[in-house]
Amino acid sequence: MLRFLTAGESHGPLLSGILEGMPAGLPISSSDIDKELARRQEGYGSGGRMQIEKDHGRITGGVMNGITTGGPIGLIVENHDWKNWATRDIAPMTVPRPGHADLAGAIKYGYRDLRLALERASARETAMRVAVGAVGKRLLDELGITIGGYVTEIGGQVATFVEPSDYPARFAAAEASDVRCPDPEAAERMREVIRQAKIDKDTLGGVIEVVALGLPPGLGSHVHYDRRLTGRLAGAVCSVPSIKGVEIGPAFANTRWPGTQVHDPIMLDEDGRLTRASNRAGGLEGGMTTGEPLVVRAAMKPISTTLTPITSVDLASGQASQTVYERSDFCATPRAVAVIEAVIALVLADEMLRKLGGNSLDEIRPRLAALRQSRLSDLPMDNEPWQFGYK
Ligand code: EPS
Repeated sequence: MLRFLTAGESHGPLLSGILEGMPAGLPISSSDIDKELARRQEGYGSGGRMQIEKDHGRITGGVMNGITTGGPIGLIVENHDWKNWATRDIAPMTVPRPGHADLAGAIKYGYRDLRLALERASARETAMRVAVGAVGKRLLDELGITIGGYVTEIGGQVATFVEPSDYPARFAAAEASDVRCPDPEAAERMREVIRQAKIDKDTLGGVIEVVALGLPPGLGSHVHYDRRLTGRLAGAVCSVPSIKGVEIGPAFANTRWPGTQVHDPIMLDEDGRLTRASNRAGGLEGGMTTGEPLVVRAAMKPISTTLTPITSVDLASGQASQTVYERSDFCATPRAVAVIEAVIALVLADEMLRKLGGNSLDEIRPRLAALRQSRLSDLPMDNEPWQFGYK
């Protein structure tokens, strides 16, 4: 239902995006987009580029007088750094950085200078994904769904959380932290290891947890592989530069326990609602939402542009060489929280539209109210023997 494209280079004039498939009647303004763009720019451990940029999302189509028309939504984010590149003679780049797209990109596209790979592979592109994702978030917000995220780990420093989880409190605490970590004691340790990485001329990665609250049960589907929400979410999260791993709930920890201790017991409360004693499934069963909080975790590798050179080969001379440093982030994990939220918001907004259909919010709202929920009364059972009936 929802499709989007992005275009633009890291140091070119601007990033552009088109989001197609949003229903009519959704209020949206540049300030909704700028709020998310600012979250992507803030974070302890970011490099010099973020001092240059002040990202602003300009809406160029599909929104008239602050309301979506149902047409494709056009977006632009300018690169302020462009003024430093527009007329500059650019030094050749012939030493590929291990971990970046430089070498594989040049092999694939036959580039005669590695910068062509760098420009499009750069995580600058995620500014546009956050802008597009802000529109997706706006729709979800209108449908009663909240998405928030936080850092759980940086450079081996792990946050601890009290259970049962108070997610809104965690989101709020993360917003107040420059490493986006709700645990103040762990946040201080994270700051310390980032400070040390700067001294050591190195970089650090981490783990991000994003949670969606208020989702109805039954988004996604078990009936076909490409409709399983688990796969759609994993694909979206791993499409973000530097993200090399994803898990739904405590998926890796679940592998260490027997099934009886992993699966979330189903209970019926006094109001006739089917509830869960725990949420180790992370809100997904059979590729569908259960109605419990959706918990997605992303593993982010350390940024591959390091101040300390890494061994490589100069492709122009064929000689062994060391990587050349221009500028980068020391730790981009706090900033990446907004990016992971954005890509998840776009998948979930798409799933909501698949579930509800409708070309305008006026059509969608009553359909939302009529959705089947996890109540016993929503699930009448025949409770009789039956046959497959194939001939
Ligand atoms: C990036 C390198 C840095 C980052 C950039 C991603 O940019 P520059 O080379 O201009 O210093 O700051 O991220 C952004 C520009 C951004 O907006 O997030 C890279 O090589 O991937």
